Amino acid sequence: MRLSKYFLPILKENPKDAEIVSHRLMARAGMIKQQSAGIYSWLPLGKRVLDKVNTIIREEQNRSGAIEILMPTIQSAELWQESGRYDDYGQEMLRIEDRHERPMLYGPTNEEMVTDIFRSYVRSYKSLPLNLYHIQTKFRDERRPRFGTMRSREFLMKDAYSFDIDKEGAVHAYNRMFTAYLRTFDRMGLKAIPMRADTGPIGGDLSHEFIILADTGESEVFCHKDYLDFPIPADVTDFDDKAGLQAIVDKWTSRYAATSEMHDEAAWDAVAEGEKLSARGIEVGHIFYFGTKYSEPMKGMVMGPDGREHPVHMGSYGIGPTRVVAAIVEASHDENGIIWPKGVAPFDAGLINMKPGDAACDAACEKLETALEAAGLEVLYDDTDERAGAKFATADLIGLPVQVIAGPRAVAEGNVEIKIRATGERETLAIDDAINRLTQAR
Ligand code: P5A
Repeated sequence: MRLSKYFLPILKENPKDAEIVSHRLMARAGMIKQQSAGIYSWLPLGKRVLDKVNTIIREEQNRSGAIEILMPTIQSAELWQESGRYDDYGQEMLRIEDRHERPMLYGPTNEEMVTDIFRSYVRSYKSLPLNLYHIQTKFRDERRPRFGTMRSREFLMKDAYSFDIDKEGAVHAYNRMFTAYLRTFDRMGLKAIPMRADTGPIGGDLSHEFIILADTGESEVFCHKDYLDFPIPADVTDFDDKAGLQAIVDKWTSRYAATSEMHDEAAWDAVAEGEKLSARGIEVGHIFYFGTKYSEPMKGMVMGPDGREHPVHMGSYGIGPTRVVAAIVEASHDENGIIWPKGVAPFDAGLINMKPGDAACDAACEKLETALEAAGLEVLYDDTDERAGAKFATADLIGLPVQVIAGPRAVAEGNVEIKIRATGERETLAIDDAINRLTQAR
């Protein structure tokens, strides 16, 4: 992609209302634009990151056995009256009336709707287990939307819903998602720690929040230091192996970890002083087991092996991709801008032509662009005639993992410079060596 033909509206100034670094950097790097309080457009650079995040989420949901669907954003109030949550949900729910004066709402979550899908088709325990997920926009009329896409009113959620004949099956479904979440956040370059959590309006008694440690996090969290080094389940993990998954979950819940709502002072006191991590955190995922809370009132029944009808046991599992992008920036930046982890970077490399119009620089850049793209790398080629300082500042701000810098002096000797964004390390290499280095590092 040529920068001269791209849409990358870089801002020189921080937006006035941007209180935290991720909001400032995402706005300045031309990733998002606020449209009204807590409602954002995703501009091309941001959209690329969001798509990468969604791809990782999809791959790991599919690996764990979940199946993708797409439910609508607008729901009928009737479903929520059936479950009893229509009145409970309060002012966070955006309520709408259609032209026939029927009460509708913009979905803040989909437990009711997915239970309706389930009860329309599934009759027997033989069709279980089942886990359906979608990635869809949600709306919650938060009292205080703030921090950019971290706490917005309109946001994207991946929400999965599991159905099992009994509690034992449902706990396995919970463990599948627990394990999938460990892999998902790790692939995004995040250290997410599962912590015992409150269930709020979703309900149930088994719940974990996946928390990224960050000074600007909204929740206060308490956990054992060991979690920072626990191993992430491998890609060959067998998601049908009940005992194997239980062992992973047991390990990842073997030390103290709780959000402030679930904090237990006595248990915390038992953790040795040097092993305590009391910090602030960002909730990037939240999983719940709530048994028959929805299936009972909504008649989500299945025939069991005993020949009798049973309400299905359910869980729900959320990740907020639009929040995750902000959390990655919170966790990975320096004073010059964003530092994208490899798995979610909007482009793999930035190519900077220091003297567009100079025949040798142009030829070197075109050779690099063609070779890198042919090897499957996504390259953002800065072919604009901005001055050098501005080009470097933009490259650091948007945080692509590697920059390839082609200046007239180096190019005259057949060389370019490579800069690793995370470490600032620079190295001069022959053009062909630079191509080899970058294509092999993939
Ligand atoms: C689980 C899936 C639920 O809604 N129902 C379906 C359950 N859980 S949750 O914890 O309320 O939300 C799941 C994840 O969505 C993200 N999220 C948000 N992101 C941005 N702005 C918001 N206002 C917001 N609210 C929730 C979080 O990542 C959360 O973990």
